[in-house]
Amino acid sequence: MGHYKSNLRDLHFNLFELFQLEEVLASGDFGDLDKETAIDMLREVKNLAEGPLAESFADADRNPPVFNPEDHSVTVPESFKKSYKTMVDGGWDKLGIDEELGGLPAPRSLYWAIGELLLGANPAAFMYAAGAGFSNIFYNNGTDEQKKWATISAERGWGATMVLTEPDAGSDVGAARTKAVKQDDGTWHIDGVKRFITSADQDMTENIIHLVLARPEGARPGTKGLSLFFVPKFHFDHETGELGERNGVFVTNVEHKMGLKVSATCELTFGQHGVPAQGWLVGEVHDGIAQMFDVIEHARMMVGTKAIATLSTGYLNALEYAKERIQGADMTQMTDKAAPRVSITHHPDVRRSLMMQKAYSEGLRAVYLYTASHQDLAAAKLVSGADKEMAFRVNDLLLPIVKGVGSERASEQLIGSLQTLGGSGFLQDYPIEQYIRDAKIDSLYEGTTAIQAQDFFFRKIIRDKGQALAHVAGQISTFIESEAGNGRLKTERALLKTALDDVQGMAATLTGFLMGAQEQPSELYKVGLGSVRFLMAVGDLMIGWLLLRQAEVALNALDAGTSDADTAFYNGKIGVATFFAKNVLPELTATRGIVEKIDNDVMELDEASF
Ligand code: ST9
Ligand code: FAD
Repeated sequence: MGHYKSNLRDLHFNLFELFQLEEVLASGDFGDLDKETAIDMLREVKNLAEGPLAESFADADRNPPVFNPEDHSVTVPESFKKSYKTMVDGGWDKLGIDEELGGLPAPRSLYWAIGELLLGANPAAFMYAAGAGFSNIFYNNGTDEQKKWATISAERGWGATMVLTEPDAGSDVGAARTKAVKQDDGTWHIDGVKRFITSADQDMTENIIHLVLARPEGARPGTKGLSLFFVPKFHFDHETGELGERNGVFVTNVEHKMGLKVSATCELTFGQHGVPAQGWLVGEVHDGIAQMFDVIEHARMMVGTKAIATLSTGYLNALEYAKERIQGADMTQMTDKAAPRVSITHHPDVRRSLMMQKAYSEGLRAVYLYTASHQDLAAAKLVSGADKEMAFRVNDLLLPIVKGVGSERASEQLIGSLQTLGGSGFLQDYPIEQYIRDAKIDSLYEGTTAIQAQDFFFRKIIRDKGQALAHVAGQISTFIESEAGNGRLKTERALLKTALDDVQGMAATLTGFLMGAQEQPSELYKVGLGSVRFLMAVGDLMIGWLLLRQAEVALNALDAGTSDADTAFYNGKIGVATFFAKNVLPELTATRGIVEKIDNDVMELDEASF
């Protein structure tokens, strides 16, 4: 048995009992794909994920990729190659991809549920296999001629990268200096050094396509002056795909990292080794940052789902250990030195921590699946009544929650999973220390949490005029005012109401600071000081709401009568929702108080005093 523990029961529960995937499939938007096939796919991927995909997880961490500066190549460990191959041979890299590129279209909720299984087992394998997804985005943005190249890339299973970051341009992508010079034949020569590029070289695919942001000579500063270029590692015949000469883009270093070591993080140098790095302007339009955000939006969803997947397997590993580890007496017999010893699941503090881990893993799973449901029109209509435009807005609103809250809570709660194992958790005999190392990156790349929080407030709420937030808040209000639980969730719905009021209060306070900045610019600092707290608070509200909706479904199922295994599962759903409502939601009132009283003291403090 590998390290990975999936939670297929909870995935089924979300997809079919909560979010009505069966009806989405019946809409006919996904051809012949029906419930039985979806269930078969989930089962097959679970077996893959817990078996061969997970097998190289530890080995590839201890024996990370090797960089050869002589030929600028990266070699990944053999064990990992085997895992990668089982995933790609199963065709899972083509799921959710357009048929024109040899893919199998699927509802996004099913796509991300399968993604959770793959990402939890071996996240780097999912990332190396993202070439078909990148090709799909390139296809959607490309000229007719480029669509052909995208098809070739997807069909031949080429790798792909997204290339934004430079030494002086991290969060501030617009500071990028890599330049693009137009050639007489209409192509471009790219010149510069990018860093931290994931999967920029490997020895598993015959070619790699780089989607690169660079600034054409004379273009304006900032992100709006950047254009997107298609730069293949090897040139290729644009009709047949047959490989040609090496292009002038070379890996010049591979980073040594805290975790996720098998995912090669590379310095990538363009046009500085005697061969020009030839690129093609994507879509023949200068709209680079918007085009790149098509990739970034998927990547942010991927990062959040990766974090949540890791938390879930961390929790399930901790739970298994806790059921078996005998230590100490039951608390009520703590003074009786001869009392029988019990498993640590008997200790209240272990239960508290396990319940918190369960709440965040299952609650965040519901959040990412609710978000994914707004990536398909039929699903969005069913799940929240959103039309096309609103579905788009809600997905946009929730991406920083999936990514920002998902990554922060996963890191925090995985510490709890490790703690459950006591000293054993610190050992490499168990996977949790690696989970913590591998998941830490999720709050950093694809926009740090601070960037997510600003995106959430300024772009997803203020610029949206609060429309998506109001739509979701309306859904939460409807639930609060309903008879959900038939009297049995009354206290919890009251706690949810207070939490919703608190979040709305915080939104109003931050908006007030923003308005105040028109008169007094330093008022804007207060938004910056409160935005991460606000993001996390909205995340807790969403989790609390979705857990309670799950509890309602569970109560109805229990009323209808279920098997023993299902009774335990549904009781767990009610237990965790109640726990979260009572133990976490009331904290939002304190957070609201803090946000309302934000002042600029720390901004006025001299740097020397820190
Ligand atoms: C990275 C990669 O970290 C790590 C992992 C790689 C793994 C690869 C595998 C991925 C697999 C997943 C793919 C699967 C594909 C499956 C496909 C299946 C079909 N939303 O506010 P402004 C745009 S990579 C949309 O003025 P600044 C918009 O066009 C490195 N668009 O920003 C806007 O114009 P307008 C990641 C957005 O002040 C324009 O930008 N690095 C959004 O100029 C300018 O906006 C980062 O993430 C949005 N939310 O620049 C950088 N926001 O307003 C983080 C902006 O006219 N930094 N646009 O619409 C930021 O995000 C900054 O806020 C900034 C600021 C750069 C945007
Ligand atoms: P900085 O931007 O210097 O941030 C440092 C700190 O300051 C952070 O805490 C940040 O939150 C804070 N900060 C910065 N600006 C602000 C602000 N305006 N407001 C508030 N706080 C702020 N990039 C790619 O292009 N492609 C890849 O494939 C890729 N893969 C990566 C893989 C790994 C393992 C790593 C480590 C990075 C990868 N990156 C990639 C780069 C990644 O996206 C950046 O590291 C990230 O965007 C942060 O940039 P930075 O590291 O320069 O940090």
